[in-house]
Amino acid sequence: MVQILDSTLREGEQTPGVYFSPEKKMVIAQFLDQIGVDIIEAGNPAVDSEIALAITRISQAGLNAKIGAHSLCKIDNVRKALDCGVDFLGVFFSVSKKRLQQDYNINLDAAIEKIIEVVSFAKEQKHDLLIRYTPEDTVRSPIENVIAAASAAVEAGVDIISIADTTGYTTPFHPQRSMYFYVKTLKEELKKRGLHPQIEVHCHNDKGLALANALDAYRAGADIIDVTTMGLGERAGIVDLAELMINLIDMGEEEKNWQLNTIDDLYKFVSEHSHISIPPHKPITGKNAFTHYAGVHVKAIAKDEQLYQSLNPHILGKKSSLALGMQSGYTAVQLALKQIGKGDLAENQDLVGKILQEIKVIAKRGTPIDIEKELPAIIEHCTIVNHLIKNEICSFYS
Ligand code: HCA
Ligand code: CU
Repeated sequence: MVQILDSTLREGEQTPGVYFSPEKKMVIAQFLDQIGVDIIEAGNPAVDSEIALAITRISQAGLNAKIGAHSLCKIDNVRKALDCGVDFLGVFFSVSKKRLQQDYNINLDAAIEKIIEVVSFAKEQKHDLLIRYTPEDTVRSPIENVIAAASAAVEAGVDIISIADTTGYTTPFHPQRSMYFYVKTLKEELKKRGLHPQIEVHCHNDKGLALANALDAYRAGADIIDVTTMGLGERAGIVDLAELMINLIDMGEEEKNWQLNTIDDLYKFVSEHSHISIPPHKPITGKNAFTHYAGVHVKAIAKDEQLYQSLNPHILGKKSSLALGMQSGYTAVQLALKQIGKGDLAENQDLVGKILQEIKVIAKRGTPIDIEKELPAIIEHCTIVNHLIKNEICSFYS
């Protein structure tokens, strides 16, 4: 069973403009725990004392998920993380050529020494601490550097090595530049050295491939996959939690471990408090993800939803719905009438036709028609018109 690490509170809070107070963070952590994610990466305590406070509170909340802190590869940062009482520590330090030369100004050996020092210190402080080492920008680093740093880190006490596609560089199907290649190669190379850490993947969405790359890593046997609510994160963000879960279920993971009907509440909460709206056409959690519109579609799904749906909304505690507008046909109006408890009117062909005409006119304003709120008034108007026509008072309409 693959594990899910949610980083809404760390990577997600690195979305420009996003800020979650400690209280909001607690609510988000509780939602994530209820949904069943395995690890909650709650933040980097060295960034701000309020972040440290939030991590401490979440660590003490008695959640099932492991609570983690993110940390630079520095002893004082690790100390701050451990002071929060976390079960999980994520240390990152790049071993890419450019980073070593242009940013850190050290060679690979010195970098490895630093990693060993920090990891050993953390392990000494707390023996049952789960430690992850991420060679940041893993996939743009020489593979030999990654293998050397990862091996040393595992020997020093690291349990998990994360392959970070920090810049959204990888592509599925590419012979070398794919997550599949990285997961397979790293696992094999570490195994040759008698090392068996868990392999995690962190995929950024710069080319819109984060989910595809995460599934590529899953196919290669990745043990942990990073996600955030709504795919929030630096630049184009990372893998979306709901989208990953649905795809993993599709690929055979058992859904019983996850409480998917809580996802919508989490997304609503995060959207509201991040002030970032969920696009209506966003897979799984968008308002239109299970909404049918065009005449042909609605006519078909009235017989069998699967004719235009490969996903079952029930596993998310949702139902499919229909929209009314320019593209609608008779069936949509009839179904909409039934939806608002006016099924008796659905047999009146004449009236249904009039309602459809009026809907097509309203649709030209270019915003969705709210069935519950607007249809009653449309019916009323069309009934009056229908009545006038029948009584030949208004020959204009006939
Ligand atoms: C960052 C970069 C990071 C780190 C991932 C990790 C990335 O914002 O610090 O520590 O596992 O994308 O490489 O998110
Ligand atoms: Cu990242």
